[in-house]
Formats: sequence, C-alpha cells, structure tokens
Amino acid sequence: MAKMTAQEYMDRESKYGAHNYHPLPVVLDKGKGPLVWDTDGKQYFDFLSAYSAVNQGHCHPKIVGAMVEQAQKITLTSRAFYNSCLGEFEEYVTKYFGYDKVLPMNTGAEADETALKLCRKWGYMKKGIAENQAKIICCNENFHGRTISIISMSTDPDSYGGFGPFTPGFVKIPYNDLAALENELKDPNVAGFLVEPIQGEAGVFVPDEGYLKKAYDLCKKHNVLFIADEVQTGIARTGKLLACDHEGVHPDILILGKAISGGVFPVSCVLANDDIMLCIKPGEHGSTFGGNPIAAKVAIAALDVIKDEKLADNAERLGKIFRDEIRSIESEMIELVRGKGLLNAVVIKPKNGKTAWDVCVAMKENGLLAKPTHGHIIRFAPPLVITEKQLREAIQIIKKTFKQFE
Ligand code: IF1
Repeated sequence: MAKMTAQEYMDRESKYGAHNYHPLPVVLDKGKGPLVWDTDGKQYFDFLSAYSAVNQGHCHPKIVGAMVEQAQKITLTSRAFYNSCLGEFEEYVTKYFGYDKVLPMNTGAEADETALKLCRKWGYMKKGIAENQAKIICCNENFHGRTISIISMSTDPDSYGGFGPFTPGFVKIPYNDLAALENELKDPNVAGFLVEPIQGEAGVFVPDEGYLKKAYDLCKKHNVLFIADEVQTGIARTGKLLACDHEGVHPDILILGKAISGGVFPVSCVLANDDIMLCIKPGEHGSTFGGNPIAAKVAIAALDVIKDEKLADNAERLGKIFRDEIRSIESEMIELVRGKGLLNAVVIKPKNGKTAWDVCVAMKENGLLAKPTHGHIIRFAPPLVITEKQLREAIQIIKKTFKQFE
C-alpha cells in the first residue's frame, strides 16, 4: 500500500473522528525521550509532553518494560477480587508522598471527581455539615477536567458552554486572592478548597510566593480541607516532586494523574489520611479499571524513574536556563515569560496579524512542537529528561523562530 501522506492521516481523523480538538497540523508516529517523529520521519522536540503526562520522556524503557511484562501476566481483575499488584502500588505510592491511603482511578478528571466526593463525605461525616449543603471553594480560570461536575466549577465558556444544567455547591473566588478565600471560609458549610498550585491551562499562572501556605493555614483555621490538584504540576514538573513542596504545604487531599504513569497508561489517584479516606465505605465509589495490575506496575516504574533520574532537580536547573534565555530574546511579540521548573509559558502580543498559533506553526516547521493555550499564551513543557544540550538546541529553534516574525 502506498505510504499515506500527513494530509491523508489528518483527513481520515476529520472524517471519522469527533471534532473536539483543533490539533497543530503534524502527525506523530514515534517518540523517544524528549523527541518525537512525524509520519514523514521529521524530528521534533516535544515541548508539550502530552500536557505534562510524559515527564519521564516518550517510551521510557523501564516504564514500557513494566507494562509489557505485566500485560503478559494479568491485565485486569476489577476490584471484585484482590490482585497481586495493587497492594504493592498502594504501599509504594502512600510512602512516596506521605499519606495513609490512596484511592486509585484512571484519568485526572476521575481523580478530581473522587476528591470532590471524598471532601463532601468528610464534610457530612466529620465536620457535621447538613446533608446536601456542603460547599467546595474553587478558583476562577481553573481547569480540573471535563466532566459535568468539574465544568460546573469552570469560568471558561469553552469548557462549560452548552453543557448545563450544572452541579451546585461550588463557590468561585479569584485565584491568588487570600482575602476572597478567607471571606468564603467563614461559611460553616464549606468542606473544602480545591486549587491548582499553578494554574496550567489558564496560562501557567504562578501565584504569589506564600499563597499556598497562607491558603492552607486559612483552611486549617476554618476546619476546611485543602485539596491540591497536582495532575499537571506534580511528578517533578515544577522543580520539586510536587508544586506544593515549594512552600512546604502537605495537602489534606492530593490529586495526581498524567505523569504518575509517564504517559504510558492512564493512571490517576487521590491520596489522603485515614480520617478523610475512610469516610468512603465499601461499594460507595470505584471504577472498573481503577487500580488494575498494569496501572499499578507502570506507576511504580514511572515514580521510580522520577527519583532515580533526579528529574525534579533537572527541571529546576533547566527551567531557570530556559526562562533566562527566552527573556533575553528581543521580540515585540514576547510580552511575558513565566513559570516554575519546566512548566513555562510565553505570553504573546500579536504582531502584523501574526498570533501565538502562527508562532507555533513556525516552530513546528523549525522542529519544535508547542501549542497555544487561551489564544495568546504558548506553554513550553518538555519532558524532564531533556539534557541541557538538547534544551539549548531547542532554545535556538525558539530564538530563530521569533526572528522570523521581526
Ligand atoms: C484536554 C487543558 C492542560 C489538568 C488538571 C485535571 C485534569 C487536567 C490540572 C484532567 C487535564 C489536560 C486535559 C486535556 C488538555 C490538558 C489541559 F488544556 F485541558 F487544560 F493540561 F492544561 N487537572 N489537563 O490539567 O485530567 O481527565 O485529562 O486526565 O481536556 O484537552 P484528564
């Protein structure tokens, strides 16, 4: 059969697939570490990392090996029975992050939903909130997934538009605003505060130094659970194991996903101590694939890699180089560079009708893949295994690209 062209791949997706995305026009076929190749064999630096799911690099041999080995033993038992892998993962991940217990799920949204349910249960059983009166505070411009209850918290019309009616019980406040938080915490029906330590989708909004710690302390003062969504910021992405670690905050409920599996298999989970986690009783929550043997073995391998290869340190060190170098670019299109570790973003000022999208298409032509979020912000988030040499090569591509728009 004749080799398909990239356009033929794209046309086939358009014909048979839902149009719920607008991808950059590139058809990826292979990945290794920080590199990906398209169907024509062209190489790119991957500066999206599947939205920070591939922190360990594409097709990491240790993680893929764990999946292949387990896939030949037993893949799925459901939780109707015990299996030989889940307890190993549960012990490993609770000790890894310092919690009594873990509730395993599959996607980030499922883990966020799990955290919302757990928080409400705790509110009724432990805080004494009247049935169905529990409130959870969330932040404007949040992103926690795409289920109906999660988009009920959203302030982005693209996320919630046309999907009503919405789940009640959410109180929205401005991000990075402690006064607004304290004001809402006075309501005795508030059970939890759900927050991203850095707002990824919103455009890598890094809150003021001390915001997370002060927010956590305010929650403790009002007997409210501090719930950190580290699906995107966790697993070494921001230069520490968790973004909360930059401020020494230990969330009451920790939500993980994406890179907990290195992007090899859908794995997510919620971590909490017994006084919270045991509010959910047998039969009250679960998932067919949650905690399956492959997920268990893949996640152990993926978390091993983070520690063995010191990827948080690498992210911290290379992130500083990245921000310094990009800030040194003389370009009217670069309004602002912000981020932490290797989660960074460049705010683009359109010029001569050229936008962030045009910059991303040009970077693609030059061998680097990144995608705009919210129109004018380009997120730069390479796999944390990238070397300094590779990072500097990638920075050269970015510099060359911005020169093309002068
Ligand atoms: C898409 C965004 C990023 C997340 C946080 C939970 C989830 C996500 C902080 C849900 C997922 C993904 C979803 C994906 C694109 C990507 C994304 F642009 F949508 F917002 F990263 F910023 N909490 N983020 O970032 O996890 O259910 O997807 O496993 O929906 O387009 P999920």
